[in-house]
Amino acid sequence: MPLARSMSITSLSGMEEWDEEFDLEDAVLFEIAWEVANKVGGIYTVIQTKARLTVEEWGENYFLVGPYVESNVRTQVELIEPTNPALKRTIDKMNSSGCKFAAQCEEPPHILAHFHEWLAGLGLALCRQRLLPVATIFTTHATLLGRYLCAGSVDFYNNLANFNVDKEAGDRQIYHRYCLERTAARCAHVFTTVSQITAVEAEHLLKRKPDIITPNGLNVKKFSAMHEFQNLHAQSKNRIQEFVRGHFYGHLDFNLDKCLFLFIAGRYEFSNKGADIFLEALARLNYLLRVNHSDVTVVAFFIMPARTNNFNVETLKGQAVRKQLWDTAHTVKERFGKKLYESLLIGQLPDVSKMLDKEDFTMMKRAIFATQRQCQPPICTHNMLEDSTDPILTCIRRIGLFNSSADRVKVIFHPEFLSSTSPLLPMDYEEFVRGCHLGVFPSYYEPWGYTPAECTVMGIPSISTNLSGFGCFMEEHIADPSAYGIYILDRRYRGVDESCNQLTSYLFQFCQQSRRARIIQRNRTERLSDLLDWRYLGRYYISARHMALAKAFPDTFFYQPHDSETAQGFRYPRPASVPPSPALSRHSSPHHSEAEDEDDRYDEDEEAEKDRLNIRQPLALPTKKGPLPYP
Ligand code: G6P
Ligand code: 1S3
Repeated sequence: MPLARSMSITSLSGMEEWDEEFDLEDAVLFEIAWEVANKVGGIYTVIQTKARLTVEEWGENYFLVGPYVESNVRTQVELIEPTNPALKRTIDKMNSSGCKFAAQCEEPPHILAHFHEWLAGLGLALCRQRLLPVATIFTTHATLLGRYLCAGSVDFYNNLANFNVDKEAGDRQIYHRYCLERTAARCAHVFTTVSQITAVEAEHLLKRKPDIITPNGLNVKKFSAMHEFQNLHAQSKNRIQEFVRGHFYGHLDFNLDKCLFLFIAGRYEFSNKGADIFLEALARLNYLLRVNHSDVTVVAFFIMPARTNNFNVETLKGQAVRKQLWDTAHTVKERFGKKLYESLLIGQLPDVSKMLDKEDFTMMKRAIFATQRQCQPPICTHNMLEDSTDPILTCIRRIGLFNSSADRVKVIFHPEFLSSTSPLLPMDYEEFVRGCHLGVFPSYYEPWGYTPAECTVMGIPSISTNLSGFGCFMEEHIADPSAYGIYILDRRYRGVDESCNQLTSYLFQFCQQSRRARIIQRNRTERLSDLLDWRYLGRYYISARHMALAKAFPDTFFYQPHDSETAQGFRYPRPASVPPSPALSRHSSPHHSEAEDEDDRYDEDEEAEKDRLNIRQPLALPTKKGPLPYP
């Protein structure tokens, strides 16, 4: 086992690092969760993305434990023999005796077990009940009762202190699960959650205040060329445009170059994730764009998995028709090229009137004929099993967004997670996000919210809310979030209708931006990536682990809470290039020519550099070696 490990944690200035050396001799970390190598939702992302940093710290003494799902094991797990003899003996013993477990070491290591969510909580409760010498951490990523209460028609945040939790859990028939969660939270050495807002919720519903907040990070990809992520946006956008060409065949009466792609994605919890208010705001936006005679068209994607029995015929046909048109154009081009070549070979300029012959025209007419369509382009890409009761479809029927020609807002519901092998939209989620213009996540219940965080690190603006962990975190750390493309909707202090109006106005403003303004905004958004990198946020998990080891093994480990001033209280300032008054903005008007966009590229770089310097300087954390700035 390694004697000591050195950990590098980056400060937000990005210019220097904290070097922390601490003794992990004979310590072993187990992290247990239902979503280890088993994608259900955001916890999978937490564990998967955090693994690299945790391995840097714990090396071979880090073990992830999850459910054995054959298909996942085949695709996500590399089977190896454990090198640690104690572990090998334990696993052999477990295998031979039907999973009964015995500690097989003469000198047992210090075990730290980190359990995520109530599903793994039973293990924690048993460790404590059996007085096993194990330091325990419990992290909740949402409370069960909170999720259930919010999905109903309860004024959740104004009544947090008043719920009769046992009764509420009983009424919803989740009492057994609720008890498991509460027990795990109560008896862990260290209890953590992902955001301040969920900490308050946990204090009321689980009756324990979290010891530490462990916000979710991501592995941020750094490109050597500053504009690489902008190029990726353009490439991915082209692919989405191709899909849209097929989906709207026969109805392509809008300018794709003036088309903005918006999306919401995540677990299908209609009102918790804010799909309800998004649809309502889209209907209002549709009205605003129409009465203002806007030439912008919005295509809003809903990527939320529901029960289906595969793609529907009309949607597949759309892509087939598009492909056929492409093939026809390609064939005619080839034939045209051949005739041109032959004419040049004999030293003659071609007779343009003979370049396309009857056969070419027949081929093209046949292809155009195939694009005729009696129905509107479909809303949903799949055959839904519960079509008549599905909340998104029901809402669309009520608000009447049917993808008609007059609609400036079109809707596409893709009730399955994206995949690069799809015959319809062959893109993985990351590619898709990069190609969109705005992620819209107006959640009512969102302990953290990875979706807007993922948008941010890819330089795509997003809308979140002040009821989401992410939204509150960004509000706390950025002086003017919307200037950075981080729009935070007020769902805490406004009624639903007012929030919906605010969302509509964010969307309408976004639609009025010029291309150049969008490019600059994306540059600013991407500059926030450091804030969401595990290299920075990983420190909170490290703190939680130290705290748990010190509580369980006080003779061996010492936890020293650090003066928090260095880690908290910093804020990204307003970008220096944001003009103090709109009158001073040279190009903020939505009506300048697209040609200016490319001309302004160097200007843009200058502005970016100005902003970058402005951010970097005041935020440098101390460079001295020392303990981590524990929050
Ligand atoms: C990126 C590309 C530009 C392109 C732009 C389109 O910035 O580098 O070449 O013009 O995306 O932006 P839009 O917001 O219109 O998709
Ligand atoms: C939960 O997953 P969810 O989408 O059900 O955990 C995620 C990871 O911590 C978190 O981002 C999300 O807000 C929670 O809701």
